[in-house]
Amino acid sequence: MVNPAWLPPEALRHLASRRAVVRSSGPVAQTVVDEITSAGGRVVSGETGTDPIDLHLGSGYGVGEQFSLQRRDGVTYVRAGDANGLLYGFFEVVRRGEAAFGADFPPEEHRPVMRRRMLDHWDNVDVHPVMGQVERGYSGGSLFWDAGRLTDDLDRVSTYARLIASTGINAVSVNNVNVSGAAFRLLTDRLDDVAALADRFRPYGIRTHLSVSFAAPIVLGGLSTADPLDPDVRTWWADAAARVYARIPDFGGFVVKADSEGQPGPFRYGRDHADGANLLADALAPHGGVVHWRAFVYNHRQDWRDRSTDRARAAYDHFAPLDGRFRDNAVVQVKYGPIDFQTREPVSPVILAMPDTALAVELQVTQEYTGQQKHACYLGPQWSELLGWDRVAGIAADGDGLVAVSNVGADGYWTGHPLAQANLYAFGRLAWNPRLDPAAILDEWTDLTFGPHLREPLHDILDHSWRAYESYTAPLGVGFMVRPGHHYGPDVDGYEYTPWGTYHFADRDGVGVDRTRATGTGFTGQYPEPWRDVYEHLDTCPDELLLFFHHVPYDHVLHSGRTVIQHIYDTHFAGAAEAERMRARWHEVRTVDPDLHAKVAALLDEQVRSATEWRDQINTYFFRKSGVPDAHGRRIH
Ligand code: BDP
Repeated sequence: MVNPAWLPPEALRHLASRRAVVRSSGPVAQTVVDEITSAGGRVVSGETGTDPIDLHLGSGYGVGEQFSLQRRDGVTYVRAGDANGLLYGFFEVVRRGEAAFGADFPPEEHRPVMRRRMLDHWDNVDVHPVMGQVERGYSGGSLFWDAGRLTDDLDRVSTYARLIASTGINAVSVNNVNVSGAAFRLLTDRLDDVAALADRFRPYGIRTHLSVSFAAPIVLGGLSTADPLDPDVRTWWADAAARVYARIPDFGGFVVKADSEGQPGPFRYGRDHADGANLLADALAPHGGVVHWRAFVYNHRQDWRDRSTDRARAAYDHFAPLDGRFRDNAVVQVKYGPIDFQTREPVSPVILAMPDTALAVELQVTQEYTGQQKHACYLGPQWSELLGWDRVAGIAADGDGLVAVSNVGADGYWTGHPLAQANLYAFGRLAWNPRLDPAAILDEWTDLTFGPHLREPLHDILDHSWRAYESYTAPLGVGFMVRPGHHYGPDVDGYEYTPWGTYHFADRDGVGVDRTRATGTGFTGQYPEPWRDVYEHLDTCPDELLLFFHHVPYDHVLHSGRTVIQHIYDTHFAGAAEAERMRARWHEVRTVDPDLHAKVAALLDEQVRSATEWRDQINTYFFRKSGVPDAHGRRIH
């Protein structure tokens, strides 16, 4: 049988014939009751004293989404703060399997590290002429929107809500940050559509958010300006927010991309991003909402010859000086790296520069730059490495939390590549607890999806897949050697002489971007100590980020002892070979549904083809530029 996602009925079979008491009420508690009964369990009142009970779940023990789990005298207890905690405790019982009902164990405390654990959908309401139904979507159409209309399949939205709630997600934004066409009107006369989605998310403890356009007062309200300090504009937004809350009382808030890649914003009126964010924060504040204001602000019409406009600098230059000026409910949402979701980037210095602002850190679960759900690329290790910086995890935890662009669509396996589900699962779990081991998370996902018999092969295929991807694509943190526009496959110079600000500066002598204070763009100066010096100097800059920070000759010797050019050759041969090994390993797997096996096998064929293409183009390019042959005599054209 096909297991299209985690939590098929078999994953809950240990609940069959269990007798449970649920002491909590409301829609989320009802979800728990329904889960137990549909798994074949019985929800009993527990009051007669005659019936033995296996599971006792209750809320109101403390505050918030935390829960404790204990087994005592043959009864498993979940004692949660609120109803969300009850649901998360229930799913923890599901993850435990039979062990949840085995030997007694003392109370364990579980609480989310991040208060908001959010997925942003870049789903368009209309089909966008270039981006399609889902911008950077690799999983078919949208879960929510179908060629301008709300989907007919709201039950699938409920199933999605169930899947992500089981990982701890508690917020979803339902439309693209690039607001176009009918999406503008979700805020006004299409509000019923948003309410219909919110109705599906609510029973799973998930609040619904909406991406809005800064120009909405002009486009929807007929005003002549969107100036954030204009009284009519302020009134317009306050009224718009009030209407949303009248219809959806638990609405989460707005997400805004402003002054970025063509989106309107406060710069047009000579205002800054604190003025812009505070306008929306003030409109939302009376209702308890938040605005997620993205820090992804840069000039995408740069002159590639002018290195002082370094795109890596842009977010910090715009936002760091505004620290302390944002309202409490204005969250600055920062991409994890200074450029744009590349396979390898340093931590964005903005995250370290705004102690008096509530920040959210943004990741990309949709694999725009990591194989587009054609390549198996498990991103748990990447995120875990990032969040392993205690300061980064701490800043997100003290601020708003963790946000990611979702990778889900109308595809039968939800995520295009069936194994890309592991990324969706891992994001939620790491937002709950950034210290979880990505390999252990993979075990959880495997157990809940296929059963433990697939643990070993999936570790063999996925554990090193992010590093394999890094090996056969752009080297040493230089980024962006992808085909312009769709961003799939290699094109070394595709963006090199464009206005997009994503350059590698390879020439016959060397490669890399000089971002030092001494001779380059000065970007290293945006980091606090010790990082400003660590990245500034060749002897301390980590190899994997060398070309992000430095322009070096091809014979520069890395800490690994290899030259840059030899590293490029070696990693590209090794990465492509690893893709072949992953494919061979999958062919040894016999115990999955044949359709699923064939689907993954076909995708791994494409991964091998693409990795080989990457290897050959990158190696050939650098061989021709540098003229340095491979030390091992391998064939490079
Ligand atoms: C880039 C994507 C683009 C998004 C943008 C964003 O290529 O489609 O609109 O990020 O985050 O990576 O707004």
